[in-house]
Amino acid sequence: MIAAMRSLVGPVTRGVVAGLVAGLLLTTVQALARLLLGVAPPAELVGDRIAPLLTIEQFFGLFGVFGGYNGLKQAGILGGTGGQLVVGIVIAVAVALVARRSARRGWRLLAILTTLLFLAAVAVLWPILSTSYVGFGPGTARLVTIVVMAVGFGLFGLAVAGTLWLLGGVPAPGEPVPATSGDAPDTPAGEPLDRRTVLAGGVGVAGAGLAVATLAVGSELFRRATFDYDGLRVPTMPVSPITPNGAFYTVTKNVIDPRVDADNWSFTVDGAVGSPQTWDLAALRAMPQTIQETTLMCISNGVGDGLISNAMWTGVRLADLINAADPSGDTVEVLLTAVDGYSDTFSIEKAMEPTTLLVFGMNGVDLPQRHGYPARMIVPGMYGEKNLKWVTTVKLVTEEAKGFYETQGWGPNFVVPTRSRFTAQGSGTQVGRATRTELAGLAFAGDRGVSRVEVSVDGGSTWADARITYPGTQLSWSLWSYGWQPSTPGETTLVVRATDGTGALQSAEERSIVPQGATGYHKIAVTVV
Ligand SMILES: Nc1nc2c(c(=O)[nH]1)N[C@H]1C(S)=C(S)[C@@H](COP(=O)(O)O)O[C@H]1N2
Ligand SMILES: [Mo]
Repeated sequence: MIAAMRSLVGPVTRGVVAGLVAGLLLTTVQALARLLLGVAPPAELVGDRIAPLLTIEQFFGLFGVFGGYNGLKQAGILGGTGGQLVVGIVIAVAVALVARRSARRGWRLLAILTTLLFLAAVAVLWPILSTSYVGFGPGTARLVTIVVMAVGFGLFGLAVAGTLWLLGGVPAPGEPVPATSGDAPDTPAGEPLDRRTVLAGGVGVAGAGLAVATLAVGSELFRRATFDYDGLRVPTMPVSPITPNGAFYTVTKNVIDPRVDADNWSFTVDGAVGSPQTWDLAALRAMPQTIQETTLMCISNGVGDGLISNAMWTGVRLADLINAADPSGDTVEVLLTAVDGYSDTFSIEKAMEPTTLLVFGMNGVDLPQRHGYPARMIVPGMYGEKNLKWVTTVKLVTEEAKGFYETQGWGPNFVVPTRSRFTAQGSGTQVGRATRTELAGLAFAGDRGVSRVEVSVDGGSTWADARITYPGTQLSWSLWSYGWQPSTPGETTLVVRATDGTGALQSAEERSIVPQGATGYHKIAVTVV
């Protein structure tokens, strides 16, 4: 029993070392491919594969466990990479155990397991293999991803075999299996330099080198990650009518956002069309352009929160592109996809509205990378998530389809409800009794425009009109202010509400963010002293 266990120590140790070295090689190859070719490794893709399948409750539950979306993304990528190492080690140990009896059976097992791993990865990740963080079209992207996976897993298998062979314990073909233990035959005494020691040392150096390489490429990838800006909110002191690009709120599903090479990128309209069409960036820029002020707001923007910003967008009408492709009358929706594998849908009616744009300019300059370079959608009146960044394809579909977040259970209505908030004051503000305080804020009503803003300084019992200081457009926010000179000291609650361009008053119902975005009035508690 003890002898049997002891005989396992050799192969198990060798298996662990071989699995670690081969796993680090695989990780390095994957990290380099991510950095240089924009190919996401399975550890990253698997998150995108699972996220839409979760319910919103599970998704938010994970935020709670891992400290928000960024925490979840970090845990996902580290867990996936670590899990891959563990699987690699388990495979190498199994191979080492089998190989000590028969090298041929060991190598066969290795070949079978790595092939199965590769096939499983391709099968499970198939729907999102067309992801390309440098902006290849879907077909090219899928091919590149599969080739990189094949190379990675292939090198993994070779590295396991090579390391086990170098470490000994694998009988050469025809060589008798050692009788006493599964360990390598003892080195003949008196050999000047123990060959195995030298080779094992080489394996150690290679392993350490790979660990350093993994860390080096990994830290460059970490530097490029979205952790420090995903969830950025608009600065509200004071709100500028047009948000500067660097301050525009940012939301992304990605661990590392795409860096699209415009030469790889093109935009395609296909699906239920007579003749599918594709444009490159130059062809799009040559079309008649529209400049349009439009506010974006994330569905996760809570009452009084800052996931909202306003910009001037330059681009072309989506309707012009769809019309060029001879759309079928049976089309009910458009299904859009982006280079990062993100997708979303909206009705064909919305797609054909003259204000629905494919834009490449933001406040007079090219779209910044994090806001969708080279081109993104602007879909006025609908939540931010419909405004695909790094978009590549619009597919006309004749049956309802679902996008990334829609599959989780968000919606079904993605129309932005009327919202308003205070920006210059927050809860806990103290104001002087005899002085005039300028209350200020913003109001937004999707694509319906803001016609009126009212403020209550007594918790909602009475209302007075605020002054619109910046009207914006029908598609953008309005900014407002209200001069308040309180007379009675004590605590009071300030409330704001807006009316949209159709005359409909903002809903007071306190609806939660899930599943259709929050509603309700923004209230702040202030003390008059
Ligand atoms: N390709 C792609 N487009 C995307 C997303 C994404 O993760 N990938 N996030 C969406 C969400 S949820 C929002 S709110 C907006 C945010 O756009 P912004 O970062 O430019 O403000 O982009 C949308 N478009
Ligand atoms: Mo969003």
